Amino acid sequence: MFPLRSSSAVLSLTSACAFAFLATAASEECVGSETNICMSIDIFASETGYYNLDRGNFETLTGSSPTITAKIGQTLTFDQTHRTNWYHAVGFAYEPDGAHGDDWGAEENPEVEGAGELQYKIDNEIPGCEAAGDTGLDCYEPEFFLPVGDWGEKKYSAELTITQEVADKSEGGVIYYFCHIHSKMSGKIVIKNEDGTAYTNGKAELPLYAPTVNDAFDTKCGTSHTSEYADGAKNECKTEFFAGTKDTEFEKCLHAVDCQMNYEMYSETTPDETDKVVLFMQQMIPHHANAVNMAKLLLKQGNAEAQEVEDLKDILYDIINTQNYQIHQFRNYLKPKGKLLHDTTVVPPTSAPISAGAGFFVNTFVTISSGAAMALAMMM
Ligand SMILES: [Cu+2]
Repeated sequence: MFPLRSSSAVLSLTSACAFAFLATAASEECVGSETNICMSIDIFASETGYYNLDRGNFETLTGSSPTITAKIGQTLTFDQTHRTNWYHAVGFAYEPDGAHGDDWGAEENPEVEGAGELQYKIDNEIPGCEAAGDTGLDCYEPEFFLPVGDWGEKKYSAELTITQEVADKSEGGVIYYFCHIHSKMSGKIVIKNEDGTAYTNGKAELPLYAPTVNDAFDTKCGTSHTSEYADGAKNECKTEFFAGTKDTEFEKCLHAVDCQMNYEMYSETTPDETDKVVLFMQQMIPHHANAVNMAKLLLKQGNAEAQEVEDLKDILYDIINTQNYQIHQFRNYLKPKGKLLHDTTVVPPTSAPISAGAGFFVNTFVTISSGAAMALAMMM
């Protein structure tokens, strides 16, 4: 959807990679403080990853999309210079997930977007594009879809001012930061009075979904929601997706990731679905999730920076961020139609463990796994 830089596909013989994904030029390094919040993304923390926040010596913030506090009258700068912020343009809202709404494909929730409440900046300047409006969001967010090399040439930040109006409009003194491009990444901003005492406005705080917690297997693999598909786990596939002994951690993770895709392509597709777009999306979501998890596995265990493929790390981040975005678009389409079949009780027919030699297996999964391509062909 968004083309990689042309150099991305070029094999380079230089082992010293000229560019490391996480590197930020020293002059652009963000220094955290009470009012300057350095954002980065822990890509392994959930399907999309979660924000990490650094507020310097003011307070120690750990964990995924942590809760922070802000006083009425304060302006907080959310600095998105760190390269992991690519594809994760921050927004602010009165309800979790803001523009994404409460569920896939739902109505937008109200955002903090009034004049004087929020100002996006590009290279420390108020953006001047035609669509700038009160906040500059419509200049800011589109640049997060640029190839990472182009996006990374500029500095991106958002300045949030906690006005009395923002506090009064909040649900129980809490607003939310969220990713404008991916849903389910929200964290809380708890509003305090100017003197630092607790602020209340008589309304009740809204519930915020619990963050993903990865177990030991997913943590080791860099994946999320994959452990139940590992060999010996609840949903193991009892078939082989590649030959060999699979005795390394990398192979065990990869086998679970492959099992997850095949399992979900079966269990999350409507039987006899006649709508080709629905069938395509139902099949493509687990297909994309497989790509995302494979990319994370290589990032986690593969030392991608040391590989001799130029910009391999950029390619992996591109897979994760763009395919997760497409997964969200597909879920937004399917859910309102009642066609997003997650956590169904439909279980793929399993076969006995295979003892046949390498490269030989006949299984339902084989037919299913080509489904996405078939669906695409049917549309043409
Ligand atoms: Cu995002």
